Amino acid sequence: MKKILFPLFLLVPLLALTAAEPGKPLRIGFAQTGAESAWRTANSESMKAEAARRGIDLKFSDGQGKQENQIRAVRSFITQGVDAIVLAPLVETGWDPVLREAKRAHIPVIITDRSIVTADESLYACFLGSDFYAEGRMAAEWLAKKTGGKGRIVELQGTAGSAPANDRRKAFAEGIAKYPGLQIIDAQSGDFRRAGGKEVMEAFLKKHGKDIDIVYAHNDDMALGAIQAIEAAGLKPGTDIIIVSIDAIKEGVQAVVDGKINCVVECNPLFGPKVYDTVAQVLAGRAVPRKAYNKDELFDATNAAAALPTRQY
Ligand code: GYE
Repeated sequence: MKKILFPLFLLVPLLALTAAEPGKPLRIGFAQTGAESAWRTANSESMKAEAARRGIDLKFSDGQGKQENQIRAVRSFITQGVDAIVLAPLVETGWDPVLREAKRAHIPVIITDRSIVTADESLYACFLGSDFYAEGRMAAEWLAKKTGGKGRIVELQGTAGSAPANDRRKAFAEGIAKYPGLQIIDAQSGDFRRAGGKEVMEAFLKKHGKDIDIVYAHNDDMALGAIQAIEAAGLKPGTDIIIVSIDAIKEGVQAVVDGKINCVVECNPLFGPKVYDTVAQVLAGRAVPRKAYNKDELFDATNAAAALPTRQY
């Protein structure tokens, strides 16, 4: 009898660690990547506003585009003994040690926005975000149709090593592979930033001049930066150079209406409510989908004007 009771007795403090105390607000630590883009700002706002609405005590950390800052934030959440940790990982790899620390402390980690590559899938509870691979494919297919499968492309890539940069690059390359007339003549990272997109595009224009027919940007911010560079070079974005990008922030959809971007693939950042619903389910010990993806659309000259008034980010 004693032999059975002993382990059960040990389990009680363990369980107490994984559930929030009744009557007390949930304490959640959120390790955000940084504030590199309008998408990111909308995502942070969604997380903060929904936490406030639900009375969640949210500990928000801005990683300022550095993985070591995010790792430090997760560690500090563990020390503070939060109920759950939400991580938007800057890059795909290098998370296992700190995730192991969270697991040891019995604090569940929900990965949002960007996925990770790990040797041990049990280190996080679940993933919630967008299907970057599908987005890259949508961009490629739209472009093939629009151009009849012809054109020289320069690619403005997102943060090196990040899931959206990796997947959007790979999916797009695979998508255009069946059109030998569509060729990527140059590619470089603009780090998902407007200034980065502008700088890289300036360099591309200097190097390739009139040989650029198409810009594929991994996000709208970089496309908007590229537009500045294209206009400064005396060319017409959207006409002389076709532009396709991803996110569909309000400014991006507006640029489609203005004819400066030709197509934006949506990537919805407003998943605060879904994240906290998922955290609650995980803490209640309920089963959640291993990976849940938001549904994304595409906007071009045919539907951007109609969509613009109701864009929420
Ligand atoms: O597309 C970009 C942001 O991870 C989906 O990060 C996100 C990407 C988004 O900086 O604008």
